[in-house]
Amino acid sequence: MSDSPAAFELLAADLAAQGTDVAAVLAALQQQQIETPSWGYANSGTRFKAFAWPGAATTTAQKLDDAAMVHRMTGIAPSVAIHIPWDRPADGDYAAMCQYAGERGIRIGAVNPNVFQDAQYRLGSLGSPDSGAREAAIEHLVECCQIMRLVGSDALSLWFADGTNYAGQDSLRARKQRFEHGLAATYRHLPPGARMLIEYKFFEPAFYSTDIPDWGTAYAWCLKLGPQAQVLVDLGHHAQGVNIEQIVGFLLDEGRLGGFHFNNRKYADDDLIVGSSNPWELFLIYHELTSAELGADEPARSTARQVAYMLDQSHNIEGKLAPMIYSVLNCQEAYARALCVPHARLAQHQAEGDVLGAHAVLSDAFRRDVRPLLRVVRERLGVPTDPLAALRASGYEARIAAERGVHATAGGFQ
Ligand code: PSV
Ligand code: MN
Repeated sequence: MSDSPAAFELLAADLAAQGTDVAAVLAALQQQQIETPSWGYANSGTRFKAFAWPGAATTTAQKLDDAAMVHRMTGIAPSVAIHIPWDRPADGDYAAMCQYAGERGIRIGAVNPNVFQDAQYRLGSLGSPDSGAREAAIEHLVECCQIMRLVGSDALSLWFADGTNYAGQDSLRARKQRFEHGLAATYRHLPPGARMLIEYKFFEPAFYSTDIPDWGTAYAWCLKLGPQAQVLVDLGHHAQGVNIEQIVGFLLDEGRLGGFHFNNRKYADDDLIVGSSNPWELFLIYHELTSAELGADEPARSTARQVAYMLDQSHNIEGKLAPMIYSVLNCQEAYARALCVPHARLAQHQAEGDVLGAHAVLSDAFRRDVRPLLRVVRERLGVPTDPLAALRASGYEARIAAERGVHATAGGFQ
């Protein structure tokens, strides 16, 4: 068996021989954390049809129950990102929400405002030519800063649907200026020590221009805003072929990488299971992160250690909990492989200009079977060694399907 104790001994000996500190690798894996999105437990999906999944969560309490189950199965998903207003409690009792999460062994993570759902945002939110829409957006963003205080969150995670569909529809520079004003107005309300994470997306739902189209725009605004503003990289928000790991490296080196929205895509913003179609890309991203995390360079080192790792996925045909667990495990495996990269050997090949030698070091690490390591990590975390099998065996999905039934509501989009 590749994940037997004997397999672990063999792997540990091999890693030690290449100079890797196996105890440190195990410790890092035990500390890894992946945040799951509340909206991923509800019925959500494509703009064509959100298929109703039996037992899909319809309330925040149910989303927290499901997230807690994902954490019980994996041991590394202790927080949940919330989306306001989808997760706004009817009675405004955020303390009760936190308590509910805490009783289930998890906590509330990033707060995601929603300035794209209301009719008033037809022409945008912070970038809208309508001052009423801009003011409503700022008011909502400020409310989310207040919610952060109530739930003890340290991340305001911003994504905007803003942009235009037609050339000439609006002034591109005026939109830029309105955005800068709105972001600055929000930044002032961040709780002390909290971060504003700014997401970019090059198209969709706007198709001619997007107000934050790329990481460079987000980065430039972070610099203007101040040290609490950082860039959020959503893997589905780039044009085909963009080298995301290079963006990650740049932002780490500048101390402005705030977090990730992990998912995988083949064509556009597909929001599928992270690592399902391009595990090599996920590994290379983790390699940038681990080399910063394990290196001595500042601010890259401390920035890497603070990165908010979040999933932003939408599961439409494959259930809800299993794909979420699958995603968490894919991140765990990518991180484990990246931790096994022999950095000194890689640096030597690079310094010698040994192109293929250096490449082979990385691709060999990518091909490593890290299951023996993960077995030990799961044993130490006290979680099932096969989380997906344990989910199936638990009967949890059948139980929630029976208890909750099938609801046609989309993920909070009531
Ligand atoms: C829409 O593209 C999106 O997937 C963004 O990535 C946001 O982060 C997410 O929805 C939640 O609002
Ligand atoms: Mn996202």
